[in-house]
Amino acid sequence: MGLFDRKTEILGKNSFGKPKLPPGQTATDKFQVLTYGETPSIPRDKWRFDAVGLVEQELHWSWEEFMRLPQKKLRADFHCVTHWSRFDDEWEGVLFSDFVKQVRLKPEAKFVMQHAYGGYTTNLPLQWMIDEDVILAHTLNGKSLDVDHGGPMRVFTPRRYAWKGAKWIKKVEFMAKDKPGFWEENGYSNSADPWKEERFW
Ligand SMILES: Nc1nc2c(c(=O)[nH]1)N[C@H]1C(S)=C(S)[C@@H](COP(=O)(O)O)O[C@H]1N2
Ligand SMILES: [Mo]
Repeated sequence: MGLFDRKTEILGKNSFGKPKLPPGQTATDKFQVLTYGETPSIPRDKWRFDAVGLVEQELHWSWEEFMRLPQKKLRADFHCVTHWSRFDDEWEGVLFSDFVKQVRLKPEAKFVMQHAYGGYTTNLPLQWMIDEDVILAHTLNGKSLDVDHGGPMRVFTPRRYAWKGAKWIKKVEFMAKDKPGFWEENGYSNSADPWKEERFW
């Protein structure tokens, strides 16, 4: 048995039944910061969040309004395409599946583009955005999310490589057709499944 298989056996399965350590990943306790470009600073009282695109009516939330949506906690692992994984953080915020119930989507809405303050974008099918653990998170391990890690609010997609979650989330756009986001346009995989090692196109 190789070292990787041995590690996989010891670590076991994650909350959705996949090997806790995906292939090609190394576990770390550090939490590296991976940001392309500037780190935008958005105080909570200036933060706005919008639902646009294929919706019956565009909606906008202030921080206070967003905090009135159902708040949930989940424990999940974080997999970065640059081969490191972090285990068992507790994330707190609004599940995308709860959030989307607030929005009246047009029937053609099948894809979601996340837009961040600063211009970063990333795309996923709506079907994957409503996985039970996709979260708009403002708290990590009991503390307000650090600005470097996307505070005041970021998206986190435990079943995909971490670039599929926009830090400093500003708006979500519902679309009929898929469109590549920032890294997807620059050669990263569209689907980003860590257990299939979908790193690049
Ligand atoms: N707005 C924004 N979101 C982003 C990024 C970015 O550069 N800007 N980088 C992505 C990438 S490539 C990764 S791996 C994770 C990194 O999150 P971290 O800096 O908290 O580790 O955020 C993702 N979300
Ligand atoms: Mo990344």
